[in-house]
Amino acid sequence: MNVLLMAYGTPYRREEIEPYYTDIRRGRPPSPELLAELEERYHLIGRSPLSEITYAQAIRLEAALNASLPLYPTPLTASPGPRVRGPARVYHGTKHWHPFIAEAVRAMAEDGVKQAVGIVAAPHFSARSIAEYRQKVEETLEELGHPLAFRLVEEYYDHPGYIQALANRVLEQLWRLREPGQALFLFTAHSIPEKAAQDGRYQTQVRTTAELVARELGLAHWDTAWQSAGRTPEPWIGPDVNERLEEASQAGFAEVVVTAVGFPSDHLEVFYDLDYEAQNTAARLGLRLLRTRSLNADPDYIEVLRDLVLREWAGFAQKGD
Ligand code: FEC
Repeated sequence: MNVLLMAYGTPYRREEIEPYYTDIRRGRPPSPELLAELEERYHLIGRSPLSEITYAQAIRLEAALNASLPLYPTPLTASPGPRVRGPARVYHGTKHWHPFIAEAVRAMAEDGVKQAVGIVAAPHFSARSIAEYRQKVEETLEELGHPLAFRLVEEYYDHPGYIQALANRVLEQLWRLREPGQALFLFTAHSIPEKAAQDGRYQTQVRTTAELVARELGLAHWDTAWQSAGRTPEPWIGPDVNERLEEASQAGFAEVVVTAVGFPSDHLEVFYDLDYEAQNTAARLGLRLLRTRSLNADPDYIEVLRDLVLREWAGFAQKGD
């Protein structure tokens, strides 16, 4: 069983921020002002932990899959090669930095992989996220002459294990609230440009995740909000989380819990946009803002990934690989 775990990617060093940003902008280098602003955001959070978290997710997912698969169901006839550790192999590749998705797909082809399931550490489908991950895999497969069959888990916004994992972490915050019944619970996801969101699929999925978590916990006051809109001139979907905090304050809320349901991992958009920017907004408004802990590489999230991968793998003709 072969898996490609994908995530956004982050620069490891300051000098990598410019080429990383250029990649996000599809090859157009950022202006000095935009670059300085992004460098400042990384500086303020120290650095993004996204690469280590993605790597930890890949290793733990591989271990979880291997623990549930029969070890080498068919006898090995040749050396399994340096990258093989068990019947399940999890490769990881990221969208905008090393190891790029293309690098991971090439490694799979070199290892002789014939079938693979892809999954993204992002549960909601959008034209600017999952569709682009798929495109990057397909372009590399095309270049290599289609050495392997590929199936992608497109979305898992309503997976019961995912909802439960989120609910458990919101519950941790409920205990910290002074008046849980009077607090507002905001569920956020990355904004995308309006023109990429016209079919409403992304917004509906984010709303559904929020609703399922709210229902699980019987939350009285909850809503969705968007965060991290890009620095481009086009309109992005809103309202932004900071606007929602303004409204919450005007409506008389004193405590708000924010849960980034669109991001399983900690990274720039969680540490800067929520823990720094939204916290500053809340402080200015006199609101108490609590942020729900991210899933990262915790066992309950790994179990969700394992379940989704096994189901998708069942879609192959089950010849074994
Ligand atoms: O920790 C890190 O270093 C990386 C954090 C990070 C994640 C992330 C996830 C998503 N993005 C999505 C859409 C867009 C679109 C654009 C865009 C731009 C940026 C920039 C940075 C950045 N994103 Fe991101 N995103 C992260 C970081 N993103 C940095 C560039 C500066 C800026 O505009 O803020 C606009 C591209 C363009 O200019 O054309 C669109 C979506 C997700 C959630 C799904 C996923 O994780 O793939 C959607 C993490």
